[in-house]
Amino acid sequence: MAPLAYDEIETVNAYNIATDAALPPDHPGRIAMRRGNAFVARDQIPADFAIHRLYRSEPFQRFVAACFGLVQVHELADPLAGLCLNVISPGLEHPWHFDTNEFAVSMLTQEPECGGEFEFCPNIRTAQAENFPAVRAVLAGEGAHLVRRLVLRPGDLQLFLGRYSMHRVSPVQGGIARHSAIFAYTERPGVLGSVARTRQLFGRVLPGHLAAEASAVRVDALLD
Ligand SMILES: O=C(O)CCC(=O)C(=O)O
Ligand SMILES: [Fe+2]
Repeated sequence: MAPLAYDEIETVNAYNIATDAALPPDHPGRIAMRRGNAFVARDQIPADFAIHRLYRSEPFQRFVAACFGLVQVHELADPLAGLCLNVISPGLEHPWHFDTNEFAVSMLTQEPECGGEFEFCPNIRTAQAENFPAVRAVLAGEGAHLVRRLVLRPGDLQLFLGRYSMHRVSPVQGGIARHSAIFAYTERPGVLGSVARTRQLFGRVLPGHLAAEASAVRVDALLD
């Protein structure tokens, strides 16, 4: 599947809002990074592939909900971002960011030779507080005490709160790309990515994204 990924390298910030947005001088959203990972979207992954069956599987969804202490989780209503394959080629990285969706479940499917480590800052923000000073420190390379690192092996299932825990995949080194499958679920049904974010990630939007933009279901009032 990896050759199908949309691989436009892009300049982004941790919030995936416009990099020319009018922000105060010390705002962490002003720190630009190079996003080199490429996504294969859900609508490109055949419905009968194991990874797609797993994403839709009710027992799997019940397991994920139980792990997060929830009664139920819902598939992201987004036809592109609900299930993705994340491809990071040698020399590239997936820089610090927050996810749109609250709960992220991922599985490493191909391990790089070197680098490509998953790093995260547990609950660096909440739905009520952005905590810009700590975010800025991590982005400036001065927040090592806030950063945890997780060694993943192919087949490892990882669950995390990507909307509140800023995270990244460090630059991949060696000759082998890092591949992971990303399963996106939400507590409330009907959540789609914004038109701008969807274009950034996949290079295209579908009619559903445009229709949802006016009446988007948001889980909080955070910046992105
Ligand atoms: O590939 C990974 O392990 C993390 C991917 C990620 O953070 C994302 O897709 O938002
Ligand atoms: Fe993420």
